[in-house]
Amino acid sequence: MKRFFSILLCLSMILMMASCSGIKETKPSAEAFVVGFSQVGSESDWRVANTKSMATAFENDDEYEFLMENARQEQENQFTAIRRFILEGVDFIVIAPTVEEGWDTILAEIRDANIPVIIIDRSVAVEDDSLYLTNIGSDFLQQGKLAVEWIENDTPSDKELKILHLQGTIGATAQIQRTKALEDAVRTHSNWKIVSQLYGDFTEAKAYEVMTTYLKTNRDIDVLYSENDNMTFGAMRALEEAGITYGNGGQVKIITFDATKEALQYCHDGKINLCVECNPMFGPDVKSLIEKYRRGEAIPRHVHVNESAYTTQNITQDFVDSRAY
Ligand code: GYE
Repeated sequence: MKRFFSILLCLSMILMMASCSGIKETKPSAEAFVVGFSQVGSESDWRVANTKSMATAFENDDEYEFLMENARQEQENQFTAIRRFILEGVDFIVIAPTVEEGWDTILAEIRDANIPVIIIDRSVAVEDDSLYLTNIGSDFLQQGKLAVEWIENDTPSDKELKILHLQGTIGATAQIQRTKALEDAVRTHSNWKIVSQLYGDFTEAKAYEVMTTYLKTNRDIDVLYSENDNMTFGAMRALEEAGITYGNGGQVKIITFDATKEALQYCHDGKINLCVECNPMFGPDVKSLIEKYRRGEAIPRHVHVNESAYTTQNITQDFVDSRAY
């Protein structure tokens, strides 16, 4: 009997603790609107910020149940996650595609299951655009053009300019468009030369590795065009170890994409010359598009988020401190 009472006491204490610690009662998913989100991975600070923005937009709202799957940068993992969402009967699917190609079949499967889809961040290249409702994310070509403009204005035009190009995941919209902007510009500037294109897969570790190997035999670089901040951090470490100076007054001018807080700080401190912004905080916009759709309102076919570019000259410490990601 004594044992029975102590078990009872323990149980009631656990229940009390649960209610005091604010553990939320989860709504049965039959009542909630279920959103399945297939995220690319966690390869960069940008991605981590984007995941957080998406999660907070939905998880703070009891009306929604948010299921997220991390594809670890593999398209095959996205297919597996999406097929699971279909089997589970989610109400809506959001996809941040790893690469542009290869989506026709899976998007047709989603349509056959009558589930609406939004593509976020990067794009998909499919024959039938009606397979998804809308695509929200950055204008990656415009970002590349901002970088090119900076090279035009801030490097000498009377001597050869050797550009080292660090590329992100090949086939991802962010890579395709940022590369296109640079390659197009090189064709029209006779003194610009891409000395090499190195594959960094948007990660710091890979960029550090390829840069370290490259710098063992090649040190003649004027500009580093790096397709995201984390690759830039890896490259900076490799340059330092090779004894090559960079940033304001250094040998290598650095251009980076994303403009996360850490990169902006380096830019403010003169270590990075140009940060082209790529805004990951569009979770609330994705949610409001879904809400519009649920209310039967029309939604635009393509939504671009607002972005700009920062240099040491136009960035303040207050701005860096206020950066949320
Ligand atoms: O620039 C990079 C991330 O697609 C915008 O992917 C995204 C890119 C971003 O890994 O940091």
